[in-house]
Amino acid sequence: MTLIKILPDWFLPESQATSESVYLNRRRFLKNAGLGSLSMIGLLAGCQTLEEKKAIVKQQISNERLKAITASRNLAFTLDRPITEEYSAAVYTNFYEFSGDKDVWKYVDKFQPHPWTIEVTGLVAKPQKFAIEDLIAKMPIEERLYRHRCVEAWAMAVPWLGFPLKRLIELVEPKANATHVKFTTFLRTEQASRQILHNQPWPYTEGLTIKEAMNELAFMAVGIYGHELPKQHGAPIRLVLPWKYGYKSIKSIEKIEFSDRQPATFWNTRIPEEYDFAANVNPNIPHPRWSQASEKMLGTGDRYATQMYNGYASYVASLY
Ligand SMILES: Nc1nc2c(c(=O)[nH]1)N[C@H]1C(S)=C(S)[C@@H](COP(=O)(O)O)O[C@H]1N2
Ligand SMILES: [Mo]
Repeated sequence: MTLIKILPDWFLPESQATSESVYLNRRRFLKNAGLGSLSMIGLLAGCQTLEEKKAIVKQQISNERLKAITASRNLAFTLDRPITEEYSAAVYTNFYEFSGDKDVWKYVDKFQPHPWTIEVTGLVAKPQKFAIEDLIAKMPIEERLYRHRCVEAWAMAVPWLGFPLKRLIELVEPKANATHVKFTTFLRTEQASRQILHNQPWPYTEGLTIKEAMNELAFMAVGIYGHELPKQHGAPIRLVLPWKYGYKSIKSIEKIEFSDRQPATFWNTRIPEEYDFAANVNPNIPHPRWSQASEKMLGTGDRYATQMYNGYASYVASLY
């Protein structure tokens, strides 16, 4: 049937997805949950039922765990579809430092996103290191509703909290010869077990041209759905580039570097013929292994036609 042909092999209903290694039985789960001990999440990775999984993920995204962030919504950014349910976004995502199977929530327990420092360096007049809370205090925090389109053809529509990347760039004053910006995620093999896979170019890196980085849409997110980012979404700070495939929106950033050449990036280094540096959403250029003509929303499974630049052409088409 055509549906099967156009979908990549990972695109299975959740019920058929990767079988989980079960090493903690249900009774122990219930005991731990009863004690309110969800710091056991790492150990609970083998949970068996949908209710157990929901309980864990809902704890991870709850207001007791994550500090509320209040900011007004920037009404320039509107959606053409409903906001994705918070649970659906938190339970299915890519963060290859922790999992290659979307079930990142199971493996993030050891990751420590606090305290956190982000360094901005390279070809800039004022290189700086910021403690994350100082950076947040300096920046104009706002809420934006953006659509997100993974290269794998799943999509979501979520409320991010953060600030335009260009505000941070203005603070460090790039030199005239700076043409590109490189972003780097942490390297902590003891907290992110998949970073020991040595056939992969860890730490995860991404890059933009300065013009792209200065575009109004380029957003540094420090929160989602009204609070701090949960670990699986890239706590405590990540990039959001809604006109590009999701792999450009690098999570848990430790370093931003200005340079005079295009940086090497994680996916472009691994598989250049499938993941190009620009990665602009384009329904007319199929991925070598699947069509990019449509996308499927997390949670509802609704399908929409993919739009050029993911629907953000009025902001970015002039860049290309
Ligand atoms: N450090 C890091 N950042 C990353 C990834 C990753 O594996 N590691 N995956 C990317 C991909 S492929 C997607 S689709 C988005 C998913 O982000 P989400 O949590 O907002 O769904 O994160 C991107 N950022
Ligand atoms: Mo992605």
